[in-house]
Amino acid sequence: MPAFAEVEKIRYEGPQSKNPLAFRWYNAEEVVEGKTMRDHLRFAVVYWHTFRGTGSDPFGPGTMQRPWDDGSDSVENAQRRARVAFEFIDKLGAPYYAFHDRDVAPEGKTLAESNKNLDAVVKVLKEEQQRTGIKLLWGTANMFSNPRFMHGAATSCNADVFAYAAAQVKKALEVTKELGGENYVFWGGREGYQNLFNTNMQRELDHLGRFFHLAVDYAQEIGFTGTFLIEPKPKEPTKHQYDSDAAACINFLRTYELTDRFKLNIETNHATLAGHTMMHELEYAGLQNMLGSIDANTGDLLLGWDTDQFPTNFYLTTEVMLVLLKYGLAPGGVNFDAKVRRESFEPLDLFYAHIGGMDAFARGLKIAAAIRAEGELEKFVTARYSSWDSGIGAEIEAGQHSLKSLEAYMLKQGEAAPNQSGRQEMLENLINRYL
Ligand code: XUL
Ligand code: CO
Repeated sequence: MPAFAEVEKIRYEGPQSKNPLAFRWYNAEEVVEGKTMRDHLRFAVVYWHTFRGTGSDPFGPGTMQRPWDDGSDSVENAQRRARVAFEFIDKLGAPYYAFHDRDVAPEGKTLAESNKNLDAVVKVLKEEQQRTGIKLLWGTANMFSNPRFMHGAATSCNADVFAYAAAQVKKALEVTKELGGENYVFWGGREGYQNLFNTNMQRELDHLGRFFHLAVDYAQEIGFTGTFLIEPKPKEPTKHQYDSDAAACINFLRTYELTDRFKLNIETNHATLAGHTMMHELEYAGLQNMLGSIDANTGDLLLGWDTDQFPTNFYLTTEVMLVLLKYGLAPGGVNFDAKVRRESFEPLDLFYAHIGGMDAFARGLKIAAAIRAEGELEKFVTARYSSWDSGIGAEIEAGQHSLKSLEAYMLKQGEAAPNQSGRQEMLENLINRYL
């Protein structure tokens, strides 16, 4: 008996459709800038929120109705849940999914037992991938929920915990490879600190660098060629996470000589917690060839924590797609690291949430492509920097000047050439023309 018997495969019906179980913008086969929407967006459903999220919060227990789940920690329940997950993703029409090791299979009493449980569920995941054609965007290891990781995993003060985490990543890499995963993600989890009085930051950062090198070496050994991704986040659960934003991550990767194997997985709500826009984080990573993938969601600026809501705002998705079209996304994807609200407790809400997110990104893609096709924005920016295209600007860029020669130039000129308006409001109006 299917879990979502009342839902048919979600179809594209166009912007006029009032059917809440249809796409109004996401038309997988539609070609934009020479590529199908499916290939541009590479949507992924996350296992942790969508199939393990209970709706609990610090004030009360879970609310979600998940009739296929018997609430037990058994392998059988995990296997049944895996089949339901694929029924859902298949009906939705998302080409990818992503998981943590501990989302898909129960943790056992020992590492060996956990590995065995994982193998039993991975067998089902593999069957379901083959049955449906759904692929794994990335795998990762949960190294933050179990109390052993209270001080962190790779950055723990306890060397045994580092070793445990290493063993867990070894297995997660094997499983990701087995399932054809195209990337492997490290989100910092508890890699950070609550108080510097008890923290040796130098040792913790060195350990983290070593940990990533161990992962790179093992990937090489087993022939896993997917991209490694670090996911920046500034706070939560620790006060300060070492991977706090794109700039901090890139600096870390350069310091520990990991940039050839790693890129970044940028998440909207993490960007806003860091005091940046998503567009800023994407642009900063992209210009350094470090943009790997995105975790698509949104926060609530009235709430100061990581609310992981589904993105529905066309303005946001337009900004994101302008950057993604500029730098490209594959082998990354648009991964919905988002959860339905606690009050949206019915299974059907999972469909509405994902349909809304996919439509918002499809609409953002079309708007961004239209803006790029008309080229006005680009023309404006090119013109804005034209003083660098010839004369003194071109000479400075070519490295032909010193402070002395620039002083001589300016003594002769007497004053800098007049500035031009930044036209911010005009450009904001221009964007609104497309929305
Ligand atoms: C936590 C978060 C994680 C990562 C995967 O804020 O975003 O779910 O995406 O570990
Ligand atoms: Co995330």
